[in-house]
Amino acid sequence: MPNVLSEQADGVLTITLNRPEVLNSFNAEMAAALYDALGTAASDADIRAVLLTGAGRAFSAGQDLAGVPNDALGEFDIGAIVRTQYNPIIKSIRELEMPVVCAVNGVAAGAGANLAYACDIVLAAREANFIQAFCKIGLIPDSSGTFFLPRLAGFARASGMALLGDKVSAEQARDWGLIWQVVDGAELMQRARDLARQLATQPTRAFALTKRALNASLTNDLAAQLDVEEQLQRQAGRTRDFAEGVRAFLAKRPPVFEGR
Ligand code: T3D
Repeated sequence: MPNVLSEQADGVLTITLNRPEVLNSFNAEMAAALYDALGTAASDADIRAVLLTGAGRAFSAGQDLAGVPNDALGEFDIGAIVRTQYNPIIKSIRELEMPVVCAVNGVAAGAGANLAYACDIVLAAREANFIQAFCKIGLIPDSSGTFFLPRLAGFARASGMALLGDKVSAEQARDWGLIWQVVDGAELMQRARDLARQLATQPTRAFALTKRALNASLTNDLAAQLDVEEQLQRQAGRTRDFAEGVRAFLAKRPPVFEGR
């Protein structure tokens, strides 16, 4: 079986992490396949939203800890795994010019949790939970954990999660601003699919520019961010979807956005 499944329908590319027997933990092959699937979304004009989820009872348990040979532990260059495996995936999600919806169907641990937090809209099943498992094995939060945790949840909560490695329930994650919504597990995939399909009918160029602006806001000061908004709004104002949106509003009809 492929360790990542990809399915395209209704403008949505659904990517499913598919190593359920090891809770979709990442080996190099699965990381490469996920990166390739994100590349497919970037290069196919028919794809206007991505839905990322996991097969089986977990979203992802992070790095496959059985993959590092026992005799290499302590000498292995784990930084190289971070550089080659996780960093390109996180950058790809943030730079992808369309919404990435994440459906967290079960436990999300280590890099699995931080992968979810890097997505644009995260829905989690009520029974899902999130664990910064790194501290339990003597590592630091990677896969953008040290970037997004303090920004999403605040410094105190980021420190608590990173240093204690406790389970954070889906509801707690929502209340702390780490994710968008919690839904009943039985409804998760339908709700996530409906959301991704709806997003795929919307002004995709404006979404791409919105992502760029939000990304920039993470490091800009106010003056710089106002400049970014001016530049990106200029681009949005030249899209066909903006013209359609205004015409539809004035004609009191629903807009038909082409994503251009
Ligand atoms: O190279 C590097 O390390 C650098 C990159 C680091 C990024 C990281 O993500 S570091 C963090 C790695 N992840 C973890 O430390 C999490 C390890 N897993 C767990 O703590 C637990 O499995 C969970 C809390 C996620 C779930 O617990 P539970 O009780 O629901 O399931 P389980 O029984 O522990 O796991 C089920 C099976 O999946 C089990 O295999 P078995 O006994 O049925 O044959 C278990 O060994 C396997 N599994 C779970 N997580 C991993 C894994 N196998 C390999 N790697 C895993 N990460």
